[in-house]
Amino acid sequence: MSLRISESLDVIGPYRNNFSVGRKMCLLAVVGVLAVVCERVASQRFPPGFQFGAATSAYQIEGGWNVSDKGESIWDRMVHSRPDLIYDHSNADVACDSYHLWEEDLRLVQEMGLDFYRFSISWPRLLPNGFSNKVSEDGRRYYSAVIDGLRARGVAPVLTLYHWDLPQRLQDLGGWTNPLIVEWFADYARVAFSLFADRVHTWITINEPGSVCDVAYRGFLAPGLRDHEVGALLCTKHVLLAHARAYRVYQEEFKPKYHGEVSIAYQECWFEPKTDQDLEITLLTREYLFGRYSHPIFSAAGGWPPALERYMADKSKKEGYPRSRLPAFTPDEIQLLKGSFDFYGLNHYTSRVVRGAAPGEPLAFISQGVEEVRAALETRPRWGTATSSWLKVNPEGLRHLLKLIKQQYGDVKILITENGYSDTGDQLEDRDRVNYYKDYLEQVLLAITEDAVRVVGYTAWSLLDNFEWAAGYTSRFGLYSVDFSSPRRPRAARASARYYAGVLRARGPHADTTRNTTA
Ligand code: PNW
Repeated sequence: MSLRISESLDVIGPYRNNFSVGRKMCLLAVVGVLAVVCERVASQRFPPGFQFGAATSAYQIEGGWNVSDKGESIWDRMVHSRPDLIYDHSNADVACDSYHLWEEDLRLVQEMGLDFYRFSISWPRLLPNGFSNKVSEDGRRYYSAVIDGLRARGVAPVLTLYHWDLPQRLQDLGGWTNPLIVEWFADYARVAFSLFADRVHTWITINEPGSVCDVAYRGFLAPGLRDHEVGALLCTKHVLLAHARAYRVYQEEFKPKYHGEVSIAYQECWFEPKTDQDLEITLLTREYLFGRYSHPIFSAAGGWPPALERYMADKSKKEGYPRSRLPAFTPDEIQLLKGSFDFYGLNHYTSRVVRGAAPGEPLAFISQGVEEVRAALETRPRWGTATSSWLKVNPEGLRHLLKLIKQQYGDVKILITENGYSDTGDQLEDRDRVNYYKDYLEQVLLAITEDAVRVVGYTAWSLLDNFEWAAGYTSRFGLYSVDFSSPRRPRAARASARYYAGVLRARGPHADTTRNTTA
């Protein structure tokens, strides 16, 4: 065996005779290590059954904001009345024009060979006045065509019910702060399930409840209101209950027939303490931003995270409120919420270092910290950067977070529902995005193989460049670029689209680049 290896060292040719025994041994070791490394790379495959997809959302890609009988959403209202809240004063009236060009999108999905495509229904496109008494025929036909088109191409649809475009009519009635929205959402979910559950087997009720309540009620997303003290916390309770009611509607009325799965998708960063003294504040910050949404659904005990519940009760009392600003659940509500999941949906992009804030230190939400718990958020200089100022690149953070979810909630199935990288979009050779995907995918694989975390799938955000909310079109996340200056909105594959197509063939982060695709 060793002889054969040393014979293969003949490639060193003329230098051969100058090698001492020690040097030969050394080379043998190097070759051995190389062989092991090669074998490891080759064995870096995701387990059989692991699913790869890409995602978009209705408001960000569809356009057609007022075609046919579509109702106005809170995003339509905000971009038209307050363009100053959008960095480049743009809007998504047309966006990628996917309302008309959806077959183009399906061509890209097929070109990359995706296992699934995650997209969302616009609530006011399907139910123009927000309520379930009137279903738009054009809305129904549009989503039905996309679903059928995906299935005809062998791609599974993963459907999100709410990706931030609330009917304005419901906002005028209080939106997510009105407890009645829990039933309005359940009614909407029932309509969507009745129309599409025969062909859609994976559902996400709410995309990022934390963005819907915390970010939106600090004015950074529609409806652009500012009331994080009370509004955001009322929103939290009702968004969670709305999810749970929709989950139960599916379980009781549709699951026996279609056997699909329903869950919620969280936006979670990896948070680590700056020093040992910052451990407690890190735990509280995690509970405030993330546990507030996951504990009621995924923990064995149910209800709010206990430490956060105590903290909010004490703080509210000191502030002179007659009861906690974090609204209580009834015992029935705790039961309704507990276990209302079939998997853990995780959107993950970035990491932060947490420390206790100094007295009087300003804490602008997310960029500097979290005022409610007096936590300052920092990043490490070695972490990479992206066009989105909040997005710092720390691939290991994803593995830590996956381990933490398992530690908190046991051996739950995790579907990574978003992960991605933003640049200015100027280049089709987007090497930084390719590296981001490769490095993050490697960490997902390590979490599966080394830490036995049950990750069942991975979703790249996004299939194509789109309207990036308050950043408008200044931050691009697409595997495919979109030329927004052309009325035809032409799409073009970036290097990352070719890389991801290779990942799908190789079933691992070391993409199979041996074959050229049209992608
Ligand atoms: C997600 N963070 O939001 C949304 O689901 C997408 O619609 C959006 O386009 C995408 O990420 C990129 O921004 C996020 O603070 C909100 O880390 C907040 C964070 C990350 C993603």
